[in-house]
Amino acid sequence: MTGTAAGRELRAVIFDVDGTLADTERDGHRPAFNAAFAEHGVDVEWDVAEYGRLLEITGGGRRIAADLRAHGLGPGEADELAARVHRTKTALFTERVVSGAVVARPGLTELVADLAGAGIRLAVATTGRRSWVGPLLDRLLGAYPVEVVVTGDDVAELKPDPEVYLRALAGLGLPAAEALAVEDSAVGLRAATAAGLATVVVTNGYTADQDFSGAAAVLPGYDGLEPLRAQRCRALHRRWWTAAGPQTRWSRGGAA
Ligand code: XBP
Ligand code: MG
Repeated sequence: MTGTAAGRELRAVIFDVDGTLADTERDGHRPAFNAAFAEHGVDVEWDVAEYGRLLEITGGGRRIAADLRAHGLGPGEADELAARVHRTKTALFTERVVSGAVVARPGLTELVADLAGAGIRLAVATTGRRSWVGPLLDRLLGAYPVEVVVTGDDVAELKPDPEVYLRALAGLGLPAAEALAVEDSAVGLRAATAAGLATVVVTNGYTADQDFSGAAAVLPGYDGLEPLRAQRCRALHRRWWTAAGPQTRWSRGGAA
């Protein structure tokens, strides 16, 4: 069945956080995880390449537990230690955010300002923890009305499960067909697509070579020859819903 754009206005954009609003992973979360391991006397240090592989496991606590198990700890011990290390990591990363060390990706602020000016509503759907996501949003998007923020604390299942996006849509009171997701990773794209959303992927160093089949567009950044702004979001959203293609699997989302 071919999708149709009829009756599908773009009313909201739902942003992922890590890698999408800011390039947080390599030089933000990763050093915070490593400092937390050191603080707890755990002999683990994630280098850039290893951390890139571990990003497949969403959620800092789950990521630590999986790696501790790979280092030979039993599941109970790994989970308990991971929870303690992750609490420390969260505190360390929150300090980093509050100090202003995490900055927006180039062009992000211009896109958000343009969306707000065009009357397109704003929301956030992330796997990250609320204690640092809140301060980060205040710093990066504090000037704009972000209506709905769903974090890893608010869901039972993390991405690639669609729960975080479904909750964001419920908070906005919109069907999937009236929103657009912005993601940076294949895992995030899977979550958004499974929620029925057209999704623009803005890649970064860790994700540039991933499989983004089914995305509405794959861009290396917000700026460039044809910057991503409100009008282009509208056009990409309309095209995704109109085109025959992989997205037609999600016609259910269009009917929602
Ligand atoms: C990315 C994640 C997070 C971060 C670390 O989330 O998977 O786990 O790597 O943050 P998204 P926490 O791209 O959905 O924003 O330690 O708070 O989980
Ligand atoms: Mg991300």
